[in-house]
Amino acid sequence: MENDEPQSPDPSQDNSQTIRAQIEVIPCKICGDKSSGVHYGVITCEGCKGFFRRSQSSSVQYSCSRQSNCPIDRASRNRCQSCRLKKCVAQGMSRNAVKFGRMSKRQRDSLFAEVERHRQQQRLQCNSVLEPQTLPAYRPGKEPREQSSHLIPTLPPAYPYSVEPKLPGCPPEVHPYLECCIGEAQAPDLACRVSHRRSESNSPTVGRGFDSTRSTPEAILNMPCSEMGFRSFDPESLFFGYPTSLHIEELCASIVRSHRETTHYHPEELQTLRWKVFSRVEIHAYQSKSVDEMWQHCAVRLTDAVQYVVEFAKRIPGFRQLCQNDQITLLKSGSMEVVLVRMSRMFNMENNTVFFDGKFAGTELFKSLACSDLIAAVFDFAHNLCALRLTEQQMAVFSALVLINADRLYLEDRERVQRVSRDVKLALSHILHRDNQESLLLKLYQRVPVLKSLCAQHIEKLRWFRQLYPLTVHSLFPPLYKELFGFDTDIQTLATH
Ligand code: HC3
Repeated sequence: MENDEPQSPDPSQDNSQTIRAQIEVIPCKICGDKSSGVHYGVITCEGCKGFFRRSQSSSVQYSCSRQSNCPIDRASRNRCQSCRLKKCVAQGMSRNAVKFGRMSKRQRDSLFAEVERHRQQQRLQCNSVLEPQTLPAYRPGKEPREQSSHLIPTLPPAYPYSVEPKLPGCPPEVHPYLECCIGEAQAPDLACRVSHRRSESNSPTVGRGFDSTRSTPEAILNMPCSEMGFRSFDPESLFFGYPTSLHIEELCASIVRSHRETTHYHPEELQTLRWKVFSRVEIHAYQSKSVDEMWQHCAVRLTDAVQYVVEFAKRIPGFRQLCQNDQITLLKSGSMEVVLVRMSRMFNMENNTVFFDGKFAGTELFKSLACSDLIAAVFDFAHNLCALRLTEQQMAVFSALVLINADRLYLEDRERVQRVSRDVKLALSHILHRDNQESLLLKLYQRVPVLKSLCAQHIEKLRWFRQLYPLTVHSLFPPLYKELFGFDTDIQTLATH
């Protein structure tokens, strides 16, 4: 195997076979093929290692004949060199990358932790191939004494990944669920972004970047910017006059990173899961649930999804600089909308199914919710947004735009929200211009009122449901769900209304 990386005495190489054997448990971060080790700073296969080496020769210039968002997997990796190189760089491949042998103990430990997670996932898949692979559910730690809100909770330790340094500047009186317990993804500065941009795993269950409750070693793929010489993104800079193009570039990068750290399953991974559809027996099992059982089931799933949206919001530069009331207001009014936007990422247009509970489900699976019109409208929305074929970057910035909406009711400092929203809108225009897809801008803006209408329909259905099953909502729906949709009324109030 040709050694393509700079030669250097490497003390760790005495057990290199063992290390390599361990790392090879993790698939190539570029195409998903069997990896052969850490190459140019990223775990890749021999093919992608060789491709990246050849791409670094100065004469090479690649261009994409499509929309620069070609899927790169084992079968398609040779179809578009431009997108393949883009993914290599996005995952952090670089000629100057740290060789495995030079990594700090902490970095190596993090790598081994990822190897162990992959091994565990393989063991679980062997043991429970039929079990739907759901996202880790929310399990609150110790209940805070006086929690006036379940919003913006500390997310469950679903991702044993890095705990980035606490954010500076969170006043001690900050709302318990807004507290700075999760580091903020820091935008790499422009100079470094191209060659060293941090990458994240693209494994479905290996998370991206947030675990606020456990101090786990830094994951090599989530090294804090400071360790890689990046200047952290200064959200305050968003408020100093009109943003420069550098600020917008950095805002884009930070939003995209936040999105990747708070979403599961890359589109390529969902592509490989498209064959996983529910059997008739499994669909019948869902349809046999009572209305209140199915509502409770979906409420839990929806709440899980909302928590990742909340974490996404907290990492949007400028969001945490808003007053607490406005952060809560934006989350209460926008989280469900972003969940529906993200739902389009997991939608299969060929059979109109959405990835739910670990498999792809059609509208018929939700029949026992007894709200077929809402389900149909939600699926229509997901289908139409999916048809725009947004890239993950476009999806990320559009999600931020949906969330940071200065038109929301009850905002205290609307002007401040408007400034953040203005920059996010500029970021969306910037990304679409860069992708030669300015025509998408109007189409995306046209989706915003549809989202609002869907969420209004959803609240109406929820009011109907609560009249029929007040105790279910009160006792069995997640607290965060009740607060999000304004149903955290105590049972006495319910009894008198
Ligand atoms: C929207 C939805 C509930 C949420 C479901 C989610 C978004 C949950 C997260 C999964 O990762 C993806 C997903 C797939 C299907 C989504 C459901 C489709 C229909 C259903 C209703 C519209 C809302 C259900 C009412 C309730 C009880 C959740 O409020």
